[in-house]
Amino acid sequence: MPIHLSDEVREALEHGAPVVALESTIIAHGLPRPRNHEVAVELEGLLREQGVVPATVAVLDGTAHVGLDDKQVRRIADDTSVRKLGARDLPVALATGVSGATTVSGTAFLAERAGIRVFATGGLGGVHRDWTAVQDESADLPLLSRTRITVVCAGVKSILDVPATLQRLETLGVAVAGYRTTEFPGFYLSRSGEHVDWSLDSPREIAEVMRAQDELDGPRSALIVANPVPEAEQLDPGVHDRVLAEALAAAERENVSGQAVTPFLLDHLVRHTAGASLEANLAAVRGNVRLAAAVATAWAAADA
Ligand code: PSU
Ligand code: MN
Repeated sequence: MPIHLSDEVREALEHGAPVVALESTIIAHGLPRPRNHEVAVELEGLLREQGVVPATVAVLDGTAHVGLDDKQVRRIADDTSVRKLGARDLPVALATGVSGATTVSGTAFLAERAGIRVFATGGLGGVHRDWTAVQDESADLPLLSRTRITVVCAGVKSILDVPATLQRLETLGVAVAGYRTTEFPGFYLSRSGEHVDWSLDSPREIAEVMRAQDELDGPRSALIVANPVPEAEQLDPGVHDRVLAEALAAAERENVSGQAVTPFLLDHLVRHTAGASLEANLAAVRGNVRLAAAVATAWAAADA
């Protein structure tokens, strides 16, 4: 297999011990330096505290890695030449020997190939606003329609068109459940105002859904578990709406397109909310990592 597993991840998978995949794009392109490195280390620590092995995913010098050592995490956080890699970019990155951080699509693809079933992130990519004029839909969505992985997220990034993204997930056949809620979370915000059909109430229940997915043996689609950021830690909704409108206008003015759109908007929000969006983003990611750890533990127990 052209994927390098860290010793720790390989051993955990061999023994059926819980493992959670983490993406690296959020570190390299989604968070400001040098805080990004602290966060990467903190997230791995949160998993370890719960007895779960972290598997941060990235491509380094043309090798796909599932599970990074401290030096490799440091490189993803510090090296500004690290590229952003979706699943479609992986063969090119491997063949040309570049280094890159993996998005949700790149991470989910590699994690599934490595045998990892649970993945924690902040917010999924999705359908961008104004999609009737500019066709920009994240590769995260179609990839999750053909990858058997459980993604714990705080919904889709609120910079996106949330209802259109939920519609696309329906069309693509990707199951979406709220965690203890039937309202889809709004990434920086606890609520998006959109309804979801299913609410799952415990890690065990989520693991049972995962088992049923395998037993039914249908298309290899993902399960999205949408876990709201606690209300006390969300971004103030008024500030969110105002600054997001400014960010979207700035992106249009500066002709930002393609892969650059998401990092541009996230960075604009951090700078124009005096870091409050960053704190809400981090609170969401931490909650997702903790829940993913519990799901991976329930899944490992169910599998044993
Ligand atoms: N969630 C975050 N921060 C991020 C991302 C998600 O809290 O930076 C990244 C993920 O890697 C996701 C990517 O896959 O943004 C989507 O980018 P695009 O819209 O270009 O597909
Ligand atoms: Mn895009």
